[in-house]
Amino acid sequence: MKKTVLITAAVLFSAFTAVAQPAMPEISPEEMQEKLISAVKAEFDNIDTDGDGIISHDEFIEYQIAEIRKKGEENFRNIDADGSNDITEEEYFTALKSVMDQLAEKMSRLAAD
Ligand SMILES: [Ca+2]
Ligand SMILES: [Ca+2]
Repeated sequence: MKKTVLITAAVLFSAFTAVAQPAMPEISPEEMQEKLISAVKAEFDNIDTDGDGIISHDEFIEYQIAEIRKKGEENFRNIDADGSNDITEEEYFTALKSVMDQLAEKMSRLAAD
């Protein structure tokens, strides 16, 4: 289990340095790796709700559901532009267009590099 956590941290670290390091030159790769490992450990402890040092099937599924719910709530708030607690067709299409525009911008920036 510890090995899995460390591998996950290493993968996250590689992805993070590839994407974010140029913007954060004041943090050394070693410091960033330590921060990521401690973040992964904290996440593990957060998922292991009974604190027995093992993430059970139920603990994992509950965590995943909570994360999806949190993301869903966040997406809903972003799409519901007027805060009416309902999404109109116009709000939905506006949000979708905004996502598509951002994607197109990212892809053209990647193509330019
Ligand atoms: Ca547990
Ligand atoms: Ca609305």
